[in-house]
Amino acid sequence: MIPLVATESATHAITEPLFTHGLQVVVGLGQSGLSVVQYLVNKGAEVAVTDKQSLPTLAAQLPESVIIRQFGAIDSELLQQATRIIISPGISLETPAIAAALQAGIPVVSDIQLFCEACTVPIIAITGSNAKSTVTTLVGQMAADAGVNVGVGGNIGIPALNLLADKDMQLAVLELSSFQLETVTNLNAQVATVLNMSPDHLDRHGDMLHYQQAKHRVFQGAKSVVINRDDTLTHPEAAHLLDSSHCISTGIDAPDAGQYGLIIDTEGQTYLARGNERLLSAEQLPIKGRHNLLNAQSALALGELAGLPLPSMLSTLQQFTGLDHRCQYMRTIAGVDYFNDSKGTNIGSTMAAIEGLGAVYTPKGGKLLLILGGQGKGQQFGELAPFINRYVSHVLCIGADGEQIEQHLRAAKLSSEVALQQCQSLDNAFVIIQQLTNKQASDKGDKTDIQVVLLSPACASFDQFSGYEARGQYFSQLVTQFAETAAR
Ligand code: UMA
Ligand code: ADP
Repeated sequence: MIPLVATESATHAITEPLFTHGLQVVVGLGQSGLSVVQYLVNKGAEVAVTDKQSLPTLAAQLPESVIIRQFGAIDSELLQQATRIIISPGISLETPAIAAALQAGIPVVSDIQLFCEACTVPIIAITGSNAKSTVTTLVGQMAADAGVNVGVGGNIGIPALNLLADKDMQLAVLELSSFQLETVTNLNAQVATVLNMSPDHLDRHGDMLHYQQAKHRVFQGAKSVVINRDDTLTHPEAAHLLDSSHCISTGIDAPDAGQYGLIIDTEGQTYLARGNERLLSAEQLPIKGRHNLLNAQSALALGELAGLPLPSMLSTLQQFTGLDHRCQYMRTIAGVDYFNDSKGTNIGSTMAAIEGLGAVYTPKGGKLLLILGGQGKGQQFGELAPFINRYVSHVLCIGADGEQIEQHLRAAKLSSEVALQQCQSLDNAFVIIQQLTNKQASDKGDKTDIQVVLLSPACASFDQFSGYEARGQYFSQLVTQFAETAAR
């Protein structure tokens, strides 16, 4: 088993002098900003904080020793006095005050940089456009089930620095976003992966190239890597590890020796495989869909490179039921299955949901009703058209960019057989769903039956909700109300 305690190769030097000399300015007082302030204050550093909000909610939790608190705008003058700036992931490097500081040569880093400088245990670093939380949770569970004292954090919602409070931690599993990675140098992970790449956050990164460049920083200094064989990208940061025992690949095809993939037998049964060894059949996994078989492979490969035992990891896989709001089955009403994929916040995840459910329902003659929309983040929604044409009979658009989504889909040759309606809100969408499914129940035998209602918006939710969870919960509430009405 690979060391799950500090080793020469896994150790990250603690750079105390940076903590104790000069002013450390924390920009943004959300969860990560607060964790940075607390961490630096405990190290005896001189810390100041600035946030665009006049009264950030977390200000009440600031240590008293933090006297410089500049709220209401990001304070450009304060930034110019900094020895180092620690920026929150939600804040763009192009924010004028930050850009000016960078121009003046002041280092700007994220909380993850502080974490990797201080962490003395191996790090499993997970990024990608989709599946980060699922794979991070799964790997964390695999480690815990194998008896390892594991800390799980990062973009998943627990600021990474908070993990350092556990002095007995043996392994850190981090979910990392492109925002967190863009200011990280030499993460030095024990194992790193970019699970997949599809357009997201282009409003912040500008284009795919810059988005990919941010993600690929996860490989800097990595001891080993997990690579998706379907990913056509080059991996310059990981080039020296490719084709070595420090690299394991995953994919939907049959794998070579030592790699993970899928084997389909002559009866059409699909197996998770390592080389030619069949590990588990797809039916043994509670998580469903081809994308989840890839996620399972990634978790196994990451675990293997961190030294977790295979039998224990396979046992965890058979227990793992997935996370809420990710293609989550809700209930069946009048023969129609309702799925909440509110975490489908980009076109890549929505493609996976349409294809995953479409592959199950189309052979039964069923079609999907898809609810799309919210904040579009600069994506090209036309890429969804071929998937919609194949599996979807109705599209209901909601949210701020609903009209734009319609324009993109129509320009990309949306089939005339697909009915598209603008609904603005989820409430309006349910009025239409009620009409359509009631009509369907009375016109029995319609060949293009809606068998699935799928909320997979391919968009952020912040135009109408506080986040994807609130959107998913509201959807779930509407489904429950509809079920109660239907039962009367
Ligand atoms: N702020 C400014 N100026 C700005 C923008 C924000 O001052 O221009 C301030 C806000 O007023 C607020 C603070 O910054 O007080 C918020 O900082 P933040 O947006 O970085 O949020 P945190 O609470 O620190 O949460 C962050 C991640 N948020 C984002 O990346 C947007 C959380 O990921 C992460 O869980 C948390 O750190 C712990 O690591 C959330 C997320 O949405 C879940 N991530 C994106 C995603 O998954 O797609 C990347
Ligand atoms: P992230 O943390 O990267 O957002 P999640 O695990 O929360 O990832 O899943 C986000 C969305 O991506 C969900 O809609 C989920 O169904 C979908 N998804 C999960 N795995 C994959 C995959 N391998 N490829 C594409 N989409 C996926």
